[in-house]
Amino acid sequence: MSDSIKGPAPPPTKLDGSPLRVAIVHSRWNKPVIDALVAGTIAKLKATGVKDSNIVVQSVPGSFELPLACSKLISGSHVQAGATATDLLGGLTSLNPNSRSSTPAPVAATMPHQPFDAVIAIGVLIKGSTMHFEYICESVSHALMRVQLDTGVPVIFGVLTALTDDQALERAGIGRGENKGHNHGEDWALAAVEMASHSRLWA
Ligand code: DLZ
Repeated sequence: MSDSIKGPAPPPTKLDGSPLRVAIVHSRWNKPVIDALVAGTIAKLKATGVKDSNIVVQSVPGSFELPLACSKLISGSHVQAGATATDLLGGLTSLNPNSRSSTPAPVAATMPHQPFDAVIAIGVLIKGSTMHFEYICESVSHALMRVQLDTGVPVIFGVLTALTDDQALERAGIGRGENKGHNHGEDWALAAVEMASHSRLWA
């Protein structure tokens, strides 16, 4: 057993995700790690009661694109009755966790979508030999914070900023060594449900 004190304590009350609608926006860089993180996030969202049909998964090219996508999803979800996430982002690939199809779902003209209660931004940045990593880490973290403060919708920071491939793999629970690590997507799902529930109470 590890004697580390790191990691989140459990929430003070039982989480109930059943009334919530959550968007996951993920980048496609470093895909094996992204896939594990997205799967861990979805599994934990469902474990708290979030319904399949209330989880929208959207991909963008890289982490730098995450803040704009989160912002568009949040603002679009309020005003575009019946639009799918794909429509809101102008045709980027949308993945429903059930179908995993790249074909946009039909637009339901009479059924307005609920707004998103939380958005989880997932990216994996791995340091290279230039300053690129530092610039993207800094700008993306600031921009995601800005989106949540500007919109009032919780934006969960699911961006790994790893110095090595192994650090990234271990934080997705797929480490190459004996210790597989821990899938941080699970923590991000819990943070999303907790913050979304708080936000409903605070509204
Ligand atoms: C260009 C780039 C590089 C070098 N590394 C990563 C990375 O490790 N993780 C990531 O999510 N994205 C990376 N990108 C892509 C940028 O985030 C962005 O998509 C492009 O610069 C286009 O704006």
